Amino acid sequence: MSYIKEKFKAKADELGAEVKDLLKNHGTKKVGDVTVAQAYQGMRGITGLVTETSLLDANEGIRFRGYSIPELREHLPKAPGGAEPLPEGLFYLMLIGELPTEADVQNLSSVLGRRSHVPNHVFDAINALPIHTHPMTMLTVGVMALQTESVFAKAYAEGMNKKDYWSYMYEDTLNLIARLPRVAAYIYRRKYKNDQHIQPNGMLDWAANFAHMLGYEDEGFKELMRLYMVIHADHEGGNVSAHTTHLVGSALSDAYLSFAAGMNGLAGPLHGLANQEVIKWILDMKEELGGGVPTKEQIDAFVRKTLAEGKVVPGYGHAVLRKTDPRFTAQEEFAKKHLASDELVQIVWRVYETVPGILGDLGKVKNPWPNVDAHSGALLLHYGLKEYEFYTVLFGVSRALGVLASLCWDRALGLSLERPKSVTTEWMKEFVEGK
Ligand code: NMX
Ligand code: MLT
Repeated sequence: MSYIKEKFKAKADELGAEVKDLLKNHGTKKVGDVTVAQAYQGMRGITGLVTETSLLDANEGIRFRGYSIPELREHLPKAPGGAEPLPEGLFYLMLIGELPTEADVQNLSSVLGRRSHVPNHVFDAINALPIHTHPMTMLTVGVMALQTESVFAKAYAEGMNKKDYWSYMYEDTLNLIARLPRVAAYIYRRKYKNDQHIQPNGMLDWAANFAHMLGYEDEGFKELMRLYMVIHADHEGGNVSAHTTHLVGSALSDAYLSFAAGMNGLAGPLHGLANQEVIKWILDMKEELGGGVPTKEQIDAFVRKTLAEGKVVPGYGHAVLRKTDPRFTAQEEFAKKHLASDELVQIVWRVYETVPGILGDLGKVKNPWPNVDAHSGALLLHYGLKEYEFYTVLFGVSRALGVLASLCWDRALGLSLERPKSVTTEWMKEFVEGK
């Protein structure tokens, strides 16, 4: 067994004993109440899940095992000559609960490199789809085709002992994370680059190799990919992609089935697809207003038009956050350092000066501030990745790190099948009438 796997097992045994104790001594203690509104309105604010990898504070933003994004950028190991954290390091942190050393990260990079082989039938499955298929559909089809490789599913079919679930889930997790950049890059090159594919470079770290297979050799883009893969990786357990992955996994579906399900949620415009919607919205605004950076007055009018048409302003608002998303701020800092004069970046910043006031004045929007998706497209476009329908695939590759680390924990802690109770409106009416 590899030393990282052994370490995970030791941590899981330790936490498993603590959870057993918690359940034995405090299992009946209330975490909260549920209101009628919460049952209808997306269960906002109900604490009903346990996710070890990260925790979201409404005002501070996300912390991964206690570390904020600025702290991760400072403490996680970097590539030689690089300034941004390596996503392999974040995966280690989420899985093990401790900051990795440089050697841990190098080890993980080479393990992922060795496991990255993708069988041909996965490419055949993607090739069978018409070229106009959305890249997120291609991604879930590719991941589903990869499910033939699940060692968890195979072991279960052969009669696996419950005690071993974690071990096979761990193997599937590493294999899937290793293979995803290859599948995603294949989709990109097939759809947008005439099927001219680029072989992996085993000397590169996970994110830089992904950039290379996409066809981007610029060091700046590789740095962006490292940061991008870190900041999109996890956002505690209740968001649609993480919750779906966890829910499907609770039926003992393997990592491929569970992750593909999560990706179908990420593909929705109120969740991960918002990153493509933001850039589409900005490009529409530019087209309508002509060249250059629009004035605040022009942006104001365009935002009001969007709202009057019954649409949301993409990239703004959040179900939990109540301040500017620190993932937006990390990208803003990256842009200030590397591409401050870029016109689209300037537009993103001017939109940020304009939108919160308008949304705040509506009186109903709980968070008028930008989320992660408000900034990412402008950075990608700067380096030439202009095919914005692909942006959510990048989000998905990153999200695999968090949701799959969590899936390992789910199986290691023996978490149960998820099955909350639902009621009908008839039941609610009788309940509020006290019947
Ligand atoms: N533009 C216009 N209206 C908004 C926005 C926005 N950006 N955000 C919230 N509202 C509206 C919302 O539609 C709702 O209206 P109504 O009562 O008429 O149905 C009202 O404000 C109250 O919604 P909230 O409670 O503030 O937000 P909720 O928690 O329901 O939804 C989002 C959160 C993220 C779905 C919502 O803010 C939104 O639609 N934002 C735009 C899409 C987006 O950027 N999504 C990406 C989220 C991050 N991610 O990557 O997943
Ligand atoms: C995410 O990264 O998952 C989004 O910000 C959505 C969420 O947290 O609900």
